[in-house]
Amino acid sequence: MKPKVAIVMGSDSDWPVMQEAAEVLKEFRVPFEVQVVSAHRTPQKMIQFAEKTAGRGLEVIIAGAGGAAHLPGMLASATILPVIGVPVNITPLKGLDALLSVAQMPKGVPVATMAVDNSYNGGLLAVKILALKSKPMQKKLGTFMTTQKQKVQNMNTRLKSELQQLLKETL
Ligand code: RP5
Repeated sequence: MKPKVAIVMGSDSDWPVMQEAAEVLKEFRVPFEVQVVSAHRTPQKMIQFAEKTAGRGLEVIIAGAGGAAHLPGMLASATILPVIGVPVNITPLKGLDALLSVAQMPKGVPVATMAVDNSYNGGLLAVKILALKSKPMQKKLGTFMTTQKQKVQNMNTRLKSELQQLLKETL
């Protein structure tokens, strides 16, 4: 199947973080591709890649980078597709540098910025965008959200019983 989402990153050192986006896409059966495209080391390749994305049938780009993380923003400047940026924690600044680089885009060039290292949410946001025109994906997302709700209910059931136990012991 033709990929609908491209996961790109500035270096293969970003892959351990970006892998979670791939896992979400796999879970939702979204065809995707993965590659290293560096804004600083391969700028021409980056622009060529961005310019061809829509024509190749891709619908969303998830881009991860660390440090002076220009990749998501530069891709967004050269494609009509939505770009989801994942700041990667790879320097002594703990990802704050990347977070600001990805988030602080000028007017007219939006990047949907995720939390530092949270490529899981990047994958999930891509799924939500694609689900706008896919009923089966909407159904799967509904199931995912019900599971999340159930997890919180379970937490409260457990907490309630632990609290009851604690109060019993103190009395
Ligand atoms: C960024 O520089 C990459 O996205 C990566 O997070 C960081 C370090 O890259 P390597 O030196 O590990 O290749 O462009």
